[in-house]
Amino acid sequence: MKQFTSIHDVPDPQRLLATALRCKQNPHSFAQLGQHKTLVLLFFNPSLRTRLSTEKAGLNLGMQVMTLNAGEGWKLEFEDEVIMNGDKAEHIREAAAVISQYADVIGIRTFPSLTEREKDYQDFVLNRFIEFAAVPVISLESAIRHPLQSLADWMTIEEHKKSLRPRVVLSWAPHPRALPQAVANSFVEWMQYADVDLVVTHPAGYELAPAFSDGVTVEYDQRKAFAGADFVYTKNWSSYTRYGQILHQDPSWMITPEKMALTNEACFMHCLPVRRNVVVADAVLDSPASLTLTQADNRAHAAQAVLLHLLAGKEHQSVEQEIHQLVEMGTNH
Ligand code: AN0
Ligand code: CP
Repeated sequence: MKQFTSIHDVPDPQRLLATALRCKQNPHSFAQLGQHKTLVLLFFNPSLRTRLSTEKAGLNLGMQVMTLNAGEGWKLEFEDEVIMNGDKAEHIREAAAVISQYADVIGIRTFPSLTEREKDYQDFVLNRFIEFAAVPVISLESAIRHPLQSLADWMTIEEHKKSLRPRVVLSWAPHPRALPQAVANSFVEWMQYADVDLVVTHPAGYELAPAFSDGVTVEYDQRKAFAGADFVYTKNWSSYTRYGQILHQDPSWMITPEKMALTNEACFMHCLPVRRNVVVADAVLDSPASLTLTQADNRAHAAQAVLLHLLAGKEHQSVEQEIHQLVEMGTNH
């Protein structure tokens, strides 16, 4: 694996999932693999889970980890042929090249503008960074995807499914702020590779981008969607069609015990952070059906699996073989 920005970068998603599940069983496998390797994490936006879980993943592999709140540093210019006499002190060309000299792997978190749809959906910031970086890049959530979250979510579903092909419902829920579509986009994208029946439910106007939603079942009646669900994955996102807007905050879309009662005793999932009693009622979030803390735990194992496959790379065929053994034959190193 050369980079990790979406499931399309993953040569064998099932194998990555298996590695992540094995990392959970033994987080200290390959504790030497990252020795003398440096992981630099850049956050243009706040984070609790992604920051700490990815740092932990790197440390478990013996890496040195450095994290920069990039939003607090020099303001970066991403456009070419600009006369830089405004508030941007440094160009991405220099910044990405310099950071690459200090890093063996770079992680980047960046949110969308939610105003410039075309640019956001080109994943402009992430791709400009990759263009000028000399080392592999991991997305720590980009403008349009959150692949580390999706891998952790897939692990969580695998661990808790009660049937071979569970019904998974992705439900929109209200939120007072305009949020990215990234988590929902990525979840839908990854669930195509999982053995699940996926249904997306949201009010009219919250349709996801066609690149993500084409071929995906949409049920506009949330209650109908919940019938027989084994997993209810909840997330707010702002409108794609009326880009970045909050069309309404209909409180009747909040996840309540009464709605969960329509399901097949479904597990509740959310990537966190979550607004209590806006997105989901306390009684659901605090119930044994809630897997939110397991999802957060799995973030570290997912990140460790991604780092393992990136570090193994082409020049480390022997490590690839060891991962293969670890996963396929259940060897504990
Ligand atoms: C962010 C989002 O919706 O993308 C991060 C979630 C992982 N959520 C908030 O900013 C609340
Ligand atoms: N789920 C998630 O990515 O959380 P953070 O925004 O805290 O990293």
